[in-house]
Amino acid sequence: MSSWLDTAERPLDAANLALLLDNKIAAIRIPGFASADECARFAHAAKHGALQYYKVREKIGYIGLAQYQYRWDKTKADFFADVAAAQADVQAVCEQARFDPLARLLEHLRPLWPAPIGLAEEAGQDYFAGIIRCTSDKIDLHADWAPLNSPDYAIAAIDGQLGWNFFAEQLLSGGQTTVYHNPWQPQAEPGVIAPSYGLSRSLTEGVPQITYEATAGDVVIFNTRNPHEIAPGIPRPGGARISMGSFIGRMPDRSLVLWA
Ligand SMILES: O=C(O)CCC(=O)C(=O)O
Ligand SMILES: [Fe+2]
Repeated sequence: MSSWLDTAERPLDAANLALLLDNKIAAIRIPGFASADECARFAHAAKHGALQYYKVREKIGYIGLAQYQYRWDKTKADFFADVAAAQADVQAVCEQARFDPLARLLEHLRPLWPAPIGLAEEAGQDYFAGIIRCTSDKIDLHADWAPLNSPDYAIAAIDGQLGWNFFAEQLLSGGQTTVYHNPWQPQAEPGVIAPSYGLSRSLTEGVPQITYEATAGDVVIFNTRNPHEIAPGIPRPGGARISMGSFIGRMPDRSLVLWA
């Protein structure tokens, strides 16, 4: 695949959205997506929300769910059964904050895209989107690419995958995300879902990269098929890197579908 045109952060417009889906540009930033008041309210509500923790060494709090968690030992029925509760937990945060970043993101995207944009769905059931994360720990090198991560789900039909993240609170230092232009294509073993976390450092060598700051108030969007990682950082007292985000996939009919 040809590389990025450059490694600049670009503004959100129709042309850049299409280029990002085609992995031709490195990232899109929406500066000032939320006001300082909205960020403070959202961060406060998230810290008091229904936080859960992943069973990994790093301490990563989250509200909502990630479809990825259902990859190995849970069924699709389990996944769809859990969507409503995840939505309710996130909705409670948004209501307390009087700010819904997912709804605002859709307001930014819809005028730019010629086809429908909405939650991913399958057999009449909605996926969940808008996971909230609170951490100051690193997140290891990984790629998010539904055709390989979620082969048995409707989202496997996408031909481009983005991740958007809204940052409500930033760290004192650290917490940058680095994205490497090396669209993930592991050696396919039939019937085996390739591990997508803790990817080999060899994937990062000699390829274009961009490092973005997780700046409070902004949204950053990038192509998640590229391996990416988050640096650890130092929080302010009682603080964290607090984000809300989801994936955005392009379906064969050109509609954009969201899930986390
Ligand atoms: O929080 C970030 O900067 C990126 C999170 C991530 O891994 C993703 O959106 O796929
Ligand atoms: Fe990711």
